[in-house]
Amino acid sequence: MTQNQTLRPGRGLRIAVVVSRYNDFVTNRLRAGALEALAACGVADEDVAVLDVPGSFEIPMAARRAATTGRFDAVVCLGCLIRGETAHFEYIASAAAHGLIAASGATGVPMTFGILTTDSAEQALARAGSGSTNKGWEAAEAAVEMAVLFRRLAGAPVEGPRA
Ligand code: DLZ
Repeated sequence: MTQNQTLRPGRGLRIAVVVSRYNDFVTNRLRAGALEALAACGVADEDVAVLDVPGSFEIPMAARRAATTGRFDAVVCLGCLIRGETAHFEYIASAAAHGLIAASGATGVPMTFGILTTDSAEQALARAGSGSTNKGWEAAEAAVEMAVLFRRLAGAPVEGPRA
């Protein structure tokens, strides 16, 4: 692997970022963290598509549709569920998690989980601060890592037993 691939592993990757508008005082920060992380990984701005959806329940639908276009190497999924303020917290959280793993399995496109499930707004904001502790950042980095892995497995020469 070249030094450039190590430092900028996202070069040439095309990434969709699906963001829920619900609790946008948190999800706007997750989106900012994710976009910062993608840039830091070397993903070009023009290779990133941000797709807004109403709430976390809709995230798997949009992620699956984005993946089936064949235009993306990975999908970063961002949302925020706050238990105290969400009547159907467990249902929505479960639908989002199960929906994403099913969509990723069906399409073969990695989808990462940046959907916060917290007890309070304070806890959510604490996970949406600046830098790499931001869960949007974390989900974006995971998406790049998975996309690189899937590309290697799809045909690029695989190095030794670690693959
Ligand atoms: C309806 C609802 C509620 C009560 N709470 C949240 C939440 O905390 N976080 C979130 O992302 N979405 C919430 N939603 C919206 C649902 O995800 C969904 O958008 C609507 O039920 C419409 O299908």
